[in-house]
Order: sequence, then C-alpha cells, then structure tokens
Amino acid sequence: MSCGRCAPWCSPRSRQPCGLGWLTSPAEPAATWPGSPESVLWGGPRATGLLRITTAALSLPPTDLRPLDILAEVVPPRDSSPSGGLRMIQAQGARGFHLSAVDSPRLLSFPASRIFLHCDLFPEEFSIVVTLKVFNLPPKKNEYVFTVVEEASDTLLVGLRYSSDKLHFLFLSQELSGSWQTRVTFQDVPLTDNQWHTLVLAVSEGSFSLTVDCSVPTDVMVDTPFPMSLTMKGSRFFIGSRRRKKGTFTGLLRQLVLLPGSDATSQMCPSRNSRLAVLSIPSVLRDLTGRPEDERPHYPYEADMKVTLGPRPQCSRTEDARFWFDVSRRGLYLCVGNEWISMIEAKVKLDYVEEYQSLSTPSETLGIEVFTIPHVGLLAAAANRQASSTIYKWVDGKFVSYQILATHQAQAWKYFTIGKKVFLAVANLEPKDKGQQELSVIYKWSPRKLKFVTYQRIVTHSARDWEAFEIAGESFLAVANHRQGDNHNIDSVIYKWNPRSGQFEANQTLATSGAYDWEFFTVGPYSFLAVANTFNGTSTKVFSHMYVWLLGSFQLFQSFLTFGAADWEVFHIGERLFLAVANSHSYDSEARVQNNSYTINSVIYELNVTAQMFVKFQDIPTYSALDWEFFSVGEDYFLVVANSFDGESFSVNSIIYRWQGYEGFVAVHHLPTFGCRDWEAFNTTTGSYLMYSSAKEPLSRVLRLKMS
Ligand SMILES: [Ca+2]
Ligand SMILES: [Ca+2]
Ligand SMILES: [Ca+2]
Repeated sequence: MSCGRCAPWCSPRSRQPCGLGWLTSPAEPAATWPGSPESVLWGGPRATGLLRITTAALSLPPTDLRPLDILAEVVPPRDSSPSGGLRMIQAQGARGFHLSAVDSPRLLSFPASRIFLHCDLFPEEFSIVVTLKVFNLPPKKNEYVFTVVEEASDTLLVGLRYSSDKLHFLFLSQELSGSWQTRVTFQDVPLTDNQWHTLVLAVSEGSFSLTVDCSVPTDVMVDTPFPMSLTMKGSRFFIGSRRRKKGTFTGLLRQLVLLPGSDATSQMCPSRNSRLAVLSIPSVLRDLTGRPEDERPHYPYEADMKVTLGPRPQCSRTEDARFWFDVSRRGLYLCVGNEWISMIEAKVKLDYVEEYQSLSTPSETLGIEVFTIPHVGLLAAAANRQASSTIYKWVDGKFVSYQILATHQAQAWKYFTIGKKVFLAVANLEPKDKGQQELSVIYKWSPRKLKFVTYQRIVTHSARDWEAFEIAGESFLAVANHRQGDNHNIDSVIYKWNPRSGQFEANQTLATSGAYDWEFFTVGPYSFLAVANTFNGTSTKVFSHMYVWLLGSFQLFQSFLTFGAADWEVFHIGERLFLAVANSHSYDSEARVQNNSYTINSVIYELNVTAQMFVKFQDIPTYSALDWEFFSVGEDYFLVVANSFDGESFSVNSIIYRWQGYEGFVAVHHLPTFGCRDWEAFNTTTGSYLMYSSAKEPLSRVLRLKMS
C-alpha cells in the first residue's frame, strides 16, 4: 500500500509505517509499531470486564489521528447566508442544531471523499462521538443520527439510529459469500428523556463499546467484526437521515465526530459536564452564554428563528420548524411533524431572598430539622441550647410552637421512619445532672396523642449528630460521639434496629476524633457513611473518614484531610455526585496559632467513578463554616453555607452559591447572619424557603426564595 492511498492522519509527515493505525491488520499493530508495544488496560471499573486496546493507536501523534468533525461539514461558514437545513437552538444551556431539512436530506449531506481525502477506506478501528438531545419517540419509531450510503446502489454502509430506548449501529459486512447488513444493538439506552447526552461508540474488530455520559461502558461482542476494508468510493454522509424522509432526526444535534484509531473516551472522560463532554463541536455551537458579546444574534440561524406568540397556532407541514412561545406557561415549542414539542420547560429562577419569619426561640438554637409527617404536616425541630427544645408546626404559612421536649444542650435532631413508625432522635450534649449518665433520646410519634413520646434512651458522649439510614431493608442509627471528658479520640456507635425487640442495639463502633456529623449516601448498590472529625486533642487538622458497607459492616473507604470538619453534605447534579465538607477551624496547639484560623477553605469533592474515589472539585473560602445545605430551584442548583465566625465577630455573611457548570459554584447571594449554625431548605405549596438557626442569639429566621 502506498502512502498516496493513506488518509491525512496517516500522512508521510509522520514517521510511522504507512497504514498503521486503522489500516493495519488487527494481528499486527503491536509488532510493527515502533513505540510501546504493550497493551493498556483501559477503563477502570468496567462492568463487563476490561477492554484491551493497543497502545499503537493511543500513542500516535495527535495530528495524525485528528477527530473528523462530521457535523461541521454541513455547517455553512459563519458569514454565509442562512442555510435552509439547520437551525441553531439553545436548550438547557447548550446549543445544538435542529435539522429542519426533512424534505431534502441531501442538504445535510456531503461526499465521503471530502473527509477521506487520500484514502477511500473507512477506519477499521474508530470511535463515533455524538452529543444529542432527543424528544419522546413513539415506541416503534426509529431515527437516524447519520448514515454513509453508497449512492449508486443506495446501500447503507455505516449508520447509527435509535429508537425509544435502543441504539443501533449498522454496517455492511462483505465476505466471499456476499454482503449483508450487521446490526449491533445496545439495549436500555435512556435517550428520550429530553436531556443532552453524549455517546461514545468505540469499535474495534468485533468489540462494540458504548459509553453514555462518561459513565461505565456497555460492551457488546459480535461474531461479525467491523470490516477491515470498507470502501467509501461513491458514498455520501447523510446527517440525521438515511437519505429518505422516513426516520429523519427530530432532536437536537450538537456533536458528531469520527475519531479514527482509538477510543475517544480517554480523551473526553472524565468530564466536568459528562452529558456535554466534548471531543470536537462546530465553532458556532461553542460560545458559552452569559458573555455580553453573545447577546446579539450574530449568527444567521438565530435571526432566522420564527417565533409565534399568542394562543396555540396550527402545527402542520407548512409551520414545520416554527416556534411558538406560550406566554401563559412560559414555554417555547417547536413544530416538528404535526406536533408542538416543548423546547424549554417553563423555568423558575431564584431572583432574591427575603426575610419571611423571625422565630424567637427559648434559647439559642443549634441544629434544625424540617420534616413532614404524613397526614400531620410540616414540622421543624429546633435543638435549643438550654433545658428544652421546641417542635414547630407550619400553620397558615408560619411556624408556630407545637410541642416542647426536655433536652440538655441539644445539638441536633434527626427525623426518620421505620415502616409506618415515625421517630425523632435528639443528640444531647450534657447529662441531666452532674455525675449522671449522658443520654440522648429517641422519640416516637404517637398518632393517637399527635405528639412525640419518649421511646428509647441511649448513652452517648457529647453527642453532636444522629444519622438514620437503611441498608438492605434494615434500619440503622449512627451517633457522632464528640468527646468523653477531655478525650476526643473515642468511639462513635452505629445502632441497628431489632424488629423483634423494637429497640436499637449497638452494631458497630468506629474510632472518631471529636466527631461532629455523620452523612449517609448510596452510589448504585453501595452504601457509604462519612464522619466529620473536628479535633484530636491537639489539632483540628485531622482526617475525616468515609466508610463503605461491605459484608455486613462499615470499612474504611477514603480519608480526607479536614480542619475542624463540622458537616458533610452529599448532593447530586444530574449523574454527578458531590460531597461538601464544612471546615470550621484551623488550630494546632503545637504550632503557632494563626489569627485568621477561622477563615479557611471548605472543599467540595466529586466522585470520580473511574478512579472509584472522591477528588477535589472546588475550594470555597468560608468563615468557620458549620453547615452546607444543598437545594434546587427550577433547573438551578444551589449550596448555602453557614458562616459562623470570622475570628472577631459572629456577624458574618452566609452565602448562597449557584451551580454554574464549568465554573462550579459561584456566590450569588450574601445573607447577613449572626453565629449561623444550621441551614434547612424546604418547600410548601406556597413557595420555597430557607431556614437558619443562630447558636449565638435566641432567634432563628425563615427566608423566602423569590422566584420569577
Ligand atoms: Ca448529619
Ligand atoms: Ca448539611
Ligand atoms: Ca442543615
């Protein structure tokens, strides 16, 4: 084979033997490639075994295995007049194309020779990368993302199409006995949820691997391998169709790339925004919103949008690709086929926060717990510093005192249920009388008395927090024991519900150092429990640990260096899982004390599924942070931090951060607070609220989120 037949990524410029990469027979590459000959194990925790790919492809110079942006081939240059075939649409913060040329598929096609410049063979190993947003499809309907069609015979050479929950990759296999179409099907691909998704299909011989949103790949092995020499002579690429009107693509397409020679996931994943992970997208789609230069419609497609206002207009062939903006529901709809398809759901946005209720409490309040008892209503339990704590009930849009319970320097409340039973546990800091045992109390809701009644007392040691959780149908309670006398290095205890005795019984102890908070969460089938450790007797710079439930007990999973950690908050954004720690104090009795030791970073970690560990995502400067609370409004996600002390004053702003994708969390609202201890977010039928407690004054406040 002469280099005259080679593709540009296999040009004479590179020193590699012509034809290496996808043109070499699969048995040879490791032997003929002068670089590292070993295979690499790629992919980390694959569900179905590890996929082996040769380093030959991976170690090629990037200029030789350039991604071929197929979508960009049908996008006219920026300055040209609007094309009838594409409309640019922004949805959920990202731009994509709606392919409106349903009547003339040829508008969105180009000859294969345009990208296979010097070589008319389709790569033998490759990845196809697609970012798309598809709408609900009727069960049996199929839509094509792209095809390569041999024009003279109308034979489909390569194609990708999907139905409501399946993705099909099609290719022509030619053997001596003739040619036939092979279909590789991936089941249960959740594409039609009106979200953006990024798919990477990696093909190598008979192995077909699909990665959705940088998650764990699904591998399908097929007897018929992808052909080594699939000729592209006389063929055309069709975007969003199979050269016919039937099965045309009705969703939005943002990325369509062919990467010869390797699995593109290694270049794209992990990604900060896995649904929109990028290998290559047309430049016009790349602009991020929010910058002033983006305000004007500088691209002809945007100016070409036809939006109808007023009552629901007709949607038929003639209105196809028209928009209708429904003012009353604040929804934007696109006419596709004969149907109006919602483009942007009516979004609510957090505009500002206003004070709604100031709640005088008998004494300062530490933790607050807001919860709903079915058929009773919304309640808030305040852990009050002195001899009693108050349960409030939401009546006519305000919290009013409902029940008072005797507590002792209560630190936190935890609401939980076991079957139909409703419980509330309090963490008491001190014994009732000097010399007595320290007891924390579990109360049970009496449906007859409509009150909480004492249910079980448990010996605790300066208890700071209770966490309740369920694993495989069994109920657990974990207490954070802070210290015993002056000793902070003591055991915290996990109790298990015994359904026969109806009591919680000690099940496991875990060594903790000034434990302050437990946080439970699950990832797939795994259960995790993280402890916030504050102090080991000399320093607040201590490890806080995360445990995983394996074979009937919690075992150490990962440790995080923290500074007086007071709270862990776990939250999801889409498929991503985050864990925020509130660092309250940097102090070391053996080092020289710094005077700004309350002004320190708190950290947000993100679970890296491939590495199976949490990695730092963002540092946020905080002022003796004691709590993080995650909440969402419409499609926006927020974190609010309880800043309690800046080293001089308890009068410090607590801050609401908004999730801004690539930028992470960005401060959007500063809320003046005094000794802020705990935040709770809750919704009622009338609105969304935040509530915070003060550990320094007998006043808690309810804030209302004003939205538009
Ligand atoms: Ca907790
Ligand atoms: Ca929290
Ligand atoms: Ca909280």
